[in-house]
Amino acid sequence: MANPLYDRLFGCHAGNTALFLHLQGGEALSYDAFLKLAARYAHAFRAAGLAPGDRLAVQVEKSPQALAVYAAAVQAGIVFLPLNTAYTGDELGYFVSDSGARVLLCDPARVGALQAVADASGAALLTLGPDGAGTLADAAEGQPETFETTPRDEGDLAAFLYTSGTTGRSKGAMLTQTNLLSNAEVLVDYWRFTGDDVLLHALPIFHTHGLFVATNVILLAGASMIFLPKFDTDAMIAHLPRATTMMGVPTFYTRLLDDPRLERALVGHMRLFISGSAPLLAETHVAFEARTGHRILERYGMTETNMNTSNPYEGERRAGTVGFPLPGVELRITDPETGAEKPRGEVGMIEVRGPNVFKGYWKMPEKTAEELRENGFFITGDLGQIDARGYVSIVGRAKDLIISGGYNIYPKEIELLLDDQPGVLESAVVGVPHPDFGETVVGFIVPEKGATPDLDAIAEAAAGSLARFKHPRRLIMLDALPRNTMGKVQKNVLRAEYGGLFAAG
Ligand code: MLC
Ligand code: AMP
Repeated sequence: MANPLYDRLFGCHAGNTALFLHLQGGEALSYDAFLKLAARYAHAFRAAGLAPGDRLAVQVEKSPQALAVYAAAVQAGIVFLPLNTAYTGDELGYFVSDSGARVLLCDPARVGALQAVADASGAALLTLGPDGAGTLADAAEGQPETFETTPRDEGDLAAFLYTSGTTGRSKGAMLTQTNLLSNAEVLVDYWRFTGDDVLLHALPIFHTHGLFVATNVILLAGASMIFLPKFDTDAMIAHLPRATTMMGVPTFYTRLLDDPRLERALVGHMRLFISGSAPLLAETHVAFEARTGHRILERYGMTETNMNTSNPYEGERRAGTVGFPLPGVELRITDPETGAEKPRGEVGMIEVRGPNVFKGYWKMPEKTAEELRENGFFITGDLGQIDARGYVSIVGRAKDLIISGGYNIYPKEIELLLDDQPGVLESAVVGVPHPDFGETVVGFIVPEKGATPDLDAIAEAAAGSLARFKHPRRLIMLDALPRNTMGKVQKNVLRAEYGGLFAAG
């Protein structure tokens, strides 16, 4: 095939007038109309100088047009690089320059802040607003509604997704056509998606979950989505009766459970609820079943690997586990020190291998070599075990990572910023339990001798350079950080002592 990812996800729907996207206001978009829009964008991107293999950095609000940008990139062989809308100009500057993106597509409202970012990297700036207006629409105006699909091999890059690192520097995970396509194929089958499905889609489309899991599965199945701009409980309640499936992070489920309107009759049309990106508490699983009669299907994935494991569609969906390795995915538990495989039942590092596993980190061969073994196993940084029946559970993380509402936050990035503030000697950032976000960020600061750092000024500095979801929700001054005999900061001590800061009730 000329361009396997495009052909299987998009091209096969050419001329299909069936509905693809149902929008909040009641309008809808057919597959055919969507593909015509994407083709016009593909022409506009070529005219803007994007050649096959070039990176297109995109920070725009979720909309049908934003999704058409993804389709256009795949059709034109451009590497799609979606970015969280919460990222600040500072954060974006790094992604654009590191990726060497030739074009940055942003919201018209952010041109003031991002023109300098684009200029600094020699990238062209295009705009796309939530309503579809902007310089991209201007450039696409009058372009043909078909575009000759650029040939691509299965091993060619389709997307870059940046994931933060334990050193504080984000890494561009390079995903190939095969990585994305193989996973979507497995998931459609495993979760029994058909053209009749209607997915309630409230996730952002700049991460694996909302883009490569939810959207690719729907495209491959020829199904449709109720495409909401973001999670909003009222909108979810309003649309659930028309949907057959939903994918969400655990916060979606706890927020729905907090609403008395969630009851059996509301979800009578649903066949499947899926959760992932962060641990779903067993109590949420139990409460959801008691209220709705549905057992949430929990699965486990990562930016670098797409989906690795899933609870079964027909067998028992076990609360507190992430199910079995997906077909084609090998999963083993190893000793974190030696890399030797551990016997079943023991806790160790989760490693995965399969067509879903990424190609490596962009321009970081050493980082790639540290995490991706020569034999193809990727060292996930998650600690887990496999029980006698083969169910995988995640029991902890070897990586210093906080997951807040499904967004990953690497403490190191925040610590580097805190350490730089006037009067700060050192800092430690940990995640503590939070009733809405699962975990949230708390920063501990040790002042320099005789200094009294200004916590408000520090919070302001964080606001200026870090995305809102990374901001410490609490800054606490300590005389010293707890350390073990080796001098290593004991974050577990801080977590234990301050774990109740945001306790519910
Ligand atoms: C928003 N805020 C967050 C936040 N999301 N803070 C911490 N963590 C988050 N996840 C901020 C807002 O800016 C706001 O700031 C305040 O918190 C409250 O906002 P809100 O209106 O309550 O939040 P909301 O916009 O409703 O967003 C919450 C959310 C959203 C959970 C719905 O974060 C979300 O959609 N998360 C999904 C993330 C996701 O898709 N992850 C998949 C990654 S892929 P202020 O200024 O008002 O206080 C992956 C692989 C895999 O991990 O396995 O899937
Ligand atoms: P990301 O780097 O954003 O792709 O996040 C991937 C990480 O999210 C994984 O390494 C896990 O730590 C975590 N994760 C994803 N799904 C689950 C899950 N179902 N349960 C627990 N953690 C999960």
